[in-house]
Amino acid sequence: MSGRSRNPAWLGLGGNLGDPQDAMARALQAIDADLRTRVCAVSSVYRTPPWGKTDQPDFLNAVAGVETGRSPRQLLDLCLEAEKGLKRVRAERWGPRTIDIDLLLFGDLSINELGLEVPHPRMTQRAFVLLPLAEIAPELKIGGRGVAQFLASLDTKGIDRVTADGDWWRQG
Ligand code: PH2
Ligand code: MG
Ligand code: MG
Repeated sequence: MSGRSRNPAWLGLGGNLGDPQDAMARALQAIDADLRTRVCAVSSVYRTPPWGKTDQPDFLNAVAGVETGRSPRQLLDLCLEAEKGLKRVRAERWGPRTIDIDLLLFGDLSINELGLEVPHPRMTQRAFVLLPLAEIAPELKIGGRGVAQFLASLDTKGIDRVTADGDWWRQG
């Protein structure tokens, strides 16, 4: 019998309220618990200066690669469910939040639907996404250009790696 086909996808995680590393770990555990989705690669955790709205605390950020038999919309819903399960708190757009999970890439699909846009429209401007992504997927291309190429034009000063590796999210 043929196995179900699985697609690679990339998720961005972050938060700057409460214990964001714990929230990101729980979110990845919840996503990995989905029977048709496996978390395959996780970056280290990075402390990053706030982007967009700068008068707020530093964020913790990480990126994860998954393989999924879900559709892009189903994977997005899985991420939103994980946020809800963690009782996500967010007061304003780009403002402080306990957890944020963004669908960055889904294979090499381009999708622009209500609430679902991949590649994520701002990911190539965000060092807090590209630096962790380059750690675990240095050869990855976004619309034909390499992660490292995008990263080269961004300011990565002020971003610090706070875990030694990508094993921080597993329980126990
Ligand atoms: N998320 C935002 C807005 N700004 N800045 C950093 N450093 N990290 C984030 O995850 C982040 C942000 C909105 O999603
Ligand atoms: Mg976001
Ligand atoms: Mg989001």
